[in-house]
Amino acid sequence: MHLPASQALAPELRVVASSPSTNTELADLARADAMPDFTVLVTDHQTAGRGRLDRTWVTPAGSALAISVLLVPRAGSGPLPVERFGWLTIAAGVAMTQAVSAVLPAASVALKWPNDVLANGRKICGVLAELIPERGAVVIGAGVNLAMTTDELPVTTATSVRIEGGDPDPDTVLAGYLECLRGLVAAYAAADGDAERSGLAGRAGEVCTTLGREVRVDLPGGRILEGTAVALDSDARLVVRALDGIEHAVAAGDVTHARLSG
Ligand code: BT5
Repeated sequence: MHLPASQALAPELRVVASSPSTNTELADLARADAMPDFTVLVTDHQTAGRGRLDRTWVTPAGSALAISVLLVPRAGSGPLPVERFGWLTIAAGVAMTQAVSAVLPAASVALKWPNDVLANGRKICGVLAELIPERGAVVIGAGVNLAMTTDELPVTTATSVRIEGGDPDPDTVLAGYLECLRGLVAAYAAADGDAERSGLAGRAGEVCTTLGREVRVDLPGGRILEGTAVALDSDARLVVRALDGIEHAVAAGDVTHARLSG
C-alpha cells in the first residue's frame, strides 16, 4: 500500500502486508519497548480482528483498513492520567466521522456512542481502545470499510465507502483520520484532559447521533437501561435519563437507537 499523505502526517507509520490484529501487534510492541507517541500500525489485510468483549471484526483482504495508533498523551504538567483516557475513544470516533464525511459528502455520517461510525445508519467503522497502563499509553484501533462490496459485508448492518458511492482510496481516509485525531488529542492533552475546554466535547456533540435519542443500553452483566441519552459527562460517559427521571452515567454498553419520530 502506498500511503504518502498519511506518511507525511505520521513519521512513525508502519505499513504491514498483513497482521492478525494491529491492536494486539502494536500493544505487544509498546509493552516490550517504549515507543514514540503517535506510532501508527496499519494494514489492509487483518486476519483475526477483534471487537469489544469477545467479538470479532471481519474484513476480507484488501477491502478495509485496520489502523492502530499508540497514544502516550502528555498534559502540561506531565503524563495525562489514564482516568482521562475515556475521551480518546470519542476523539477517534469524531476523527473518523470527519474523514469518512470527506469522502462521502452526500451521506449522513455520524458517531454512535461509544465506538461506531455510521454512514446512512450503517456501521462503516468500529473503534477499540486498549489501555497499556504501565506505559501511560493507549492503543486506539479503528477498522474502516473502504472497498468492501455488498457480497463481502460481514453483517447486514455494515456498509463501506464504496457501497455508499465514495472513492475508497485508503490514503485519503487514513490521512484525514490521522490529521484530525492528532489535533483533537493534542488540544485535549494541552487542556489537561478537560474535554469542554479543549473543544473535544463540542465537536463530539455536533457529530454524536446518540444524543437526544431514545435509547436502550445493554449494560455489561446483562442489565438493560432505557431512556433518553441527554449528554456526555466529563469522563465521556453517556448520561441516560431513565423513564423515572433519574439520570445514569454509563461507562460501557451496547446502545440501540430508537427510530426518530417525524
Ligand atoms: C468494534 O467492536 O466495533 C471495534 C472494532 C475495532 C476494529 C479495529 S481494526 C484495528 C484494530 N485491531 C483489532 O483487532 N481491532 C481494531 P464492537 O462494537 O464490539 O462491534 C463488533 C461487531 O461489529 C461484530 O460483532 C459484528 O456484529 C460487527 N462487525 C464485524 N465486522 C464488521 C465490519 N467489518 N463492519 C461493520 N460491522 C462489523
